[in-house]
Amino acid sequence: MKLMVGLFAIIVTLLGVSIDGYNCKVVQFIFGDSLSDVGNNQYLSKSLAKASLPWYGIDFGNGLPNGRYTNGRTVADIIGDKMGLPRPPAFLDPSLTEDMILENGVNYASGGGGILNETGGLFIQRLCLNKQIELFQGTQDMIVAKLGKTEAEKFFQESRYVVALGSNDFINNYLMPVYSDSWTYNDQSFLTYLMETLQTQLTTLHGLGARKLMVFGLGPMGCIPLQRVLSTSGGCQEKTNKLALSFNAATSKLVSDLSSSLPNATYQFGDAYDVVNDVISNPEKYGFANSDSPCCSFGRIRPALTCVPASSLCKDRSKYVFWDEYHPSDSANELIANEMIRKLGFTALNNVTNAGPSPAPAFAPSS
Ligand SMILES: *[C@@H]1O[C@H](CO)[C@@H](O)[C@H](O)[C@H]1NC(C)=O
Ligand SMILES: *[C@@H]1O[C@H](CO)[C@@H](O)[C@H](O)[C@H]1NC(C)=O
Ligand SMILES: CC(=O)N[C@H]1CO[C@H](CO)[C@@H](O)[C@@H]1O
Repeated sequence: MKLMVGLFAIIVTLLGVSIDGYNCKVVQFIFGDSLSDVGNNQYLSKSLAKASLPWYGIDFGNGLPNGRYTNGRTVADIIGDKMGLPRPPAFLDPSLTEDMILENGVNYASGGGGILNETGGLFIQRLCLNKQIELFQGTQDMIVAKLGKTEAEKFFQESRYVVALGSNDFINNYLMPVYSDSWTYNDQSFLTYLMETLQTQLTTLHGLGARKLMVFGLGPMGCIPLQRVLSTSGGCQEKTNKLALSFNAATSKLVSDLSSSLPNATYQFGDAYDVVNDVISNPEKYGFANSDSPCCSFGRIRPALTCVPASSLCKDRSKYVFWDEYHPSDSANELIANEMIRKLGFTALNNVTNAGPSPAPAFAPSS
């Protein structure tokens, strides 16, 4: 019987989340970096990190660049789709209105952004997580003005939250000698600094109403093409991968601690490190043909956003793990999303099965 309830929760989740007692839909608020950006940086006039040139977006909608740093969908797009949640528009989209927010949520993710304010400084303009949270507070004020405090509070408590940052804090900060964090900290003290910052940020979000929140971990970022060219062998940077693994372990613990200490919080952590690592070593096993170079490439010139009109494209985009020097392709994102759903979904089902008075699983709508 309890198993049935669990299955029902998951089926309802997959079919869509709209069976609430009041009129507001369940929507998502997404905080992230270029892996989740859906267009914010296109509106930052001075940003050097923009996915605004062909061939970004070639497999999405009309095929024109849309601000996503990939050929198709992001991981958050795919997970949201499978949960039956609408895709939130970019916060900086000038057409954003209160009604659109109530219908679709908001995405604050910004290419180059990090958990730390100083991360990605070389890109000149990007929204760091603190800034994204500040903008979310502004969004709340707008919704409170429209719905009143009580309804707005309900709306924000029922919403889903995604926090997906961290790779820039390493790749575009700690691991780059031009940033002072790289000589101020060592591996351990930098991780502690990141975790203290993230703890404050996740607690702030709880204070703002976030109850059902997912934190995405990092993949094997030492294996992105841009990191491979740093070694003479072209192999993965094991030091960078080790940093990703320690970030994931520490974040997983932080999220689980916050989930049990913050009232009514269901905070979950999910990563796809192992699967992506396996795809990189055994691409054929997963139907990929290439796992070490970008599909969209500019030959030997290799800045982070190499995909420009003069770049050449691989023949079959679905067979490349990496789209550009930094970002996975649509098909790799699908694999990552499926792995995260498998991990997070199974946790929810198992926890429903033994549920005592614990909070509802994050993916199941509360009625
Ligand atoms: C970080 O950025 C936020 C938002 O932009 C700002 O309010 C805060 O003072 C900054 N913190 C530090 C330590 O610079
Ligand atoms: C937690 O949930 C209970 C029951 O819905 C509610 O009465 C209480 O105010 C909530 N507390 C917080 C801090 O959200
Ligand atoms: C069986 C199972 O997945 N249990 C998980 C339930 O949730 C807690 C944290 O909220 C995990 O620690 C358990 O592993």
